[in-house]
Amino acid sequence: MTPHTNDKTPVTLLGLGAMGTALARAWLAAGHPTTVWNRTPARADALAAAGARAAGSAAAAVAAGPLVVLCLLDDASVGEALADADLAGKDVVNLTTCTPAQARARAAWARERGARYLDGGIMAVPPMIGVPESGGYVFYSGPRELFDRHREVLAVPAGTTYAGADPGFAALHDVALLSAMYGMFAGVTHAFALVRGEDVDPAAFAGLLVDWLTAMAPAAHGIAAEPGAGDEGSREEPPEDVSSLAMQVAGTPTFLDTARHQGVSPELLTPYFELMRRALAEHSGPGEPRGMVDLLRR
Ligand code: FVH
Repeated sequence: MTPHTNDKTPVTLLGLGAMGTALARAWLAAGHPTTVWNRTPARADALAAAGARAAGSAAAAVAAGPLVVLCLLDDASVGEALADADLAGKDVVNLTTCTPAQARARAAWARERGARYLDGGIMAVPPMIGVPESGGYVFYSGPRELFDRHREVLAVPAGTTYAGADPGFAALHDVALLSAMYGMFAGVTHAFALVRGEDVDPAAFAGLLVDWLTAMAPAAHGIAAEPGAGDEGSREEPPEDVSSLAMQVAGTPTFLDTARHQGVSPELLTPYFELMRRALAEHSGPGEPRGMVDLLRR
């Protein structure tokens, strides 16, 4: 491969799925010399036509520059892709979704091979990449100075948020936020199932749902102030209890009966209702009551 000629940091990117391709396009558009590799080589063709260098192997791509970004399917594919690569002296930024434990193990694995390692968790979907106003960002964790050194180039495709020196923290934040998203999707799925088949305009209903969920989202601050949530001294006052747990538990038959009458399975609702019921029982039982978050922890 011929040497790069401009003064922008060269980026090597392994993985050209939907997200990897979007990342590569953003770095190319910003003028960064970009070397790409993908297991299925044809996926690099369009990027090569747009100015990227397509490496013939992952090892060759890694050798092309000091900053190596990975965006592969899962942690196992990272190990497979890098099996023959010489990582000595490289700065590896792994944006592949993984567990906190996998991120910590991968950081140690990279260090043993002479590389510096940042883990990342992408809070965006591909159309949000390279679009600053979309609000997309990436959590990073690992050595602070490594994050600071590459912050500018990492900020090209999406915003950057440093989650801490523990390499598992980007994955922890990523998985926690995505888990909340899946809970929201579960609720939205149930809501649409209730109204489907009735004379309800789905598009108008979607607008109602978005407004309602947006209005309810700040309830997260109340959960942060639950009993057992952390340092009692520094916690904010819990908000006034305007929707008591007892009232909510008393209301659950209404939700379950409505689901039954509408011919909808309650399977997405019942686990949360059961947790509410247990939390209420704790409040009337002996000892200090625990919040729902603590009840969920085993
Ligand atoms: N797309 C999204 O909405 C989400 C947004 C949040 C972050 N995720 C994570 O990003 C990682 C990549 O996701 P993706 O959307 O690019 O995924 P795919 O389009 O399915 O592409 C997968 C790439 O991984 C390559 N690959 C799979 N297995 C291997 C392997 N054993 N060795 C080497 N490469 C492998 C695959 O190659 P190929 O199938 O084209 O040959 C693709 O390049 C992911 O962690 C998301 O959770 C995206």
